[in-house]
Amino acid sequence: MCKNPFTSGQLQEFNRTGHLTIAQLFDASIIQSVLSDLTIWSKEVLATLRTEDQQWFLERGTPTGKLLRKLDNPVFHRESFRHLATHACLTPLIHQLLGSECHLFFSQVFMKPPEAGSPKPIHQDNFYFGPDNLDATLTVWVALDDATLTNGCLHYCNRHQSEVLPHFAPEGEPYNLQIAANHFDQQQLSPTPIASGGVSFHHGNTPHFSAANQSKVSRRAVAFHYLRNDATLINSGLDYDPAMRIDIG
Ligand SMILES: O=C(O)CCC(=O)C(=O)O
Repeated sequence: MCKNPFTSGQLQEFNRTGHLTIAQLFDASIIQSVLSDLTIWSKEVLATLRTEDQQWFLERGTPTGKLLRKLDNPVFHRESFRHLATHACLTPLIHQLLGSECHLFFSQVFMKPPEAGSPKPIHQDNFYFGPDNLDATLTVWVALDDATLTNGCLHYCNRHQSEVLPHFAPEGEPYNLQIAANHFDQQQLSPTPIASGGVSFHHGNTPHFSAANQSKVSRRAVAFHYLRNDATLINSGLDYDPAMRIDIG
């Protein structure tokens, strides 16, 4: 059974705050099948990861061995993630927020392993993506594990931002583009804990971050990034491969 469409109150909330979170969009069986597939895929990636890619995909300084930090383009590579990103319970909600003609252009799994998962600093997705229309991108973030205050749930700014602020990447961390600390204080952003199967939707301009995983349990999540078909990425902070586009119904 799918959830009802967003109410006009929820749509107003999204327009005011730049984000919306709903509990239990996906049931435990579909999340479990994604997690089983993720375990298989993670082993395959770790076994074949090139030295030059380790900086991007592995957590740093983990004494007990190699731990994956993230995996890119799960929707392109794995049927289980494609099923989730194009699920009939999800796509009507995406169309309500973004319009009817859109596609997925990028996806990423954030692994946040127990006691080792690193923080994702405050950023706006639109700095990474650089669309020609700032209202044309939407991120759908699916909690695969329960996301809590101690294992690194998302924190959101609660008012819509019309501009994209300058970002910088620290030395050796090109994947951690972030807003300078004098623009946003982490304390101003609200934590959004959510149980496995819950989903957060955010506008591409919404500042957000996740803290380090200080707990003994994983905080795995997948982010799906959608773009309206009448928009183009013209000024991206990182490279996105147009061949990995997935059309959604
Ligand atoms: O899952 C995380 O820790 C970060 C997610 C994120 O930044 C995003 O989905 O845009």
